Amino acid sequence: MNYDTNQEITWCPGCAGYGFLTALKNALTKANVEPKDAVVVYDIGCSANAINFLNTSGVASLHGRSIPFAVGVKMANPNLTVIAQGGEGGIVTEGANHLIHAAQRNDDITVIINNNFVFALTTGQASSATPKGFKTRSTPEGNPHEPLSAVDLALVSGASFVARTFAFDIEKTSEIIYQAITHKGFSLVEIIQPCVVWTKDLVKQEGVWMKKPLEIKLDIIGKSNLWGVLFKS
Ligand SMILES: Cc1ncc(C[n+]2csc(CCOP(=O)(O)OP(=O)(O)O)c2C)c(N)n1
Ligand code: SF4
Ligand SMILES: [Mg+2]
Repeated sequence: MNYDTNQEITWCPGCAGYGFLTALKNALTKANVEPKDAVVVYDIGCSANAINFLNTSGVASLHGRSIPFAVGVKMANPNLTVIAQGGEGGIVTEGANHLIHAAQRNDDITVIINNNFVFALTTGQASSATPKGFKTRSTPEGNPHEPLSAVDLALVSGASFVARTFAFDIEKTSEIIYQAITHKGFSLVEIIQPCVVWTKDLVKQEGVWMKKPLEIKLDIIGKSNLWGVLFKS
């Protein structure tokens, strides 16, 4: 199985996108999905640039609208492995309503969120997932809001598979994406991947900025784990 393309990868040196892309290829290979049987609907942004680097059918959709497009692809041909992929600025901010309803309906797609905590492509403005107090170009005094967690949103909306992983842990990320794409029903994988240009300071505080939102959902996930497969039904 060859998912490589002949395109030069244009992410910054050190971008976590490289780890993510390797993991996604590993997962598709392990799941034995031929490139012709996979459709990835990309959002818009740095992470969605993966459309050029992965040899499957791909759709460059609109910012925040990758999920409804992916749902339509799956309805048209249920035999396809369908993934909606993009940044948290698109999927958890501009198009968060689609995440809620796809989880609620248990649509049989996988949503992969590359969470770098800001609108990276447009030079690092705060998104709904930006940690409180974090200084960005649009919040020079520090973001005044608590972050919105994709995992929380998916869990309370009824998602049947919810996981979180770190992009540079390629082995675990590959396994988690594999589990997600072979899961029957809606699956969400949040990939934490601080951006080396706009959010590199967050790497130093690993974990701290995620605990608060997730703690209030412990009765759903039944444990205080922040990583791995958090919920499956
Ligand atoms: C509807 C719409 N709003 C805004 C934009 C401008 N825009 C393009 S990429 C981007 C940032 C993307 O951020 P995110 O989704 O988090 O992806 P990242 O670049 O961080 O990987 C924005 C705001 C757009 N293209 N379409
Ligand atoms: S700006 Fe950040 S997210 Fe975009 S390519 Fe560079 S490191 Fe990756
Ligand atoms: Mg982003």
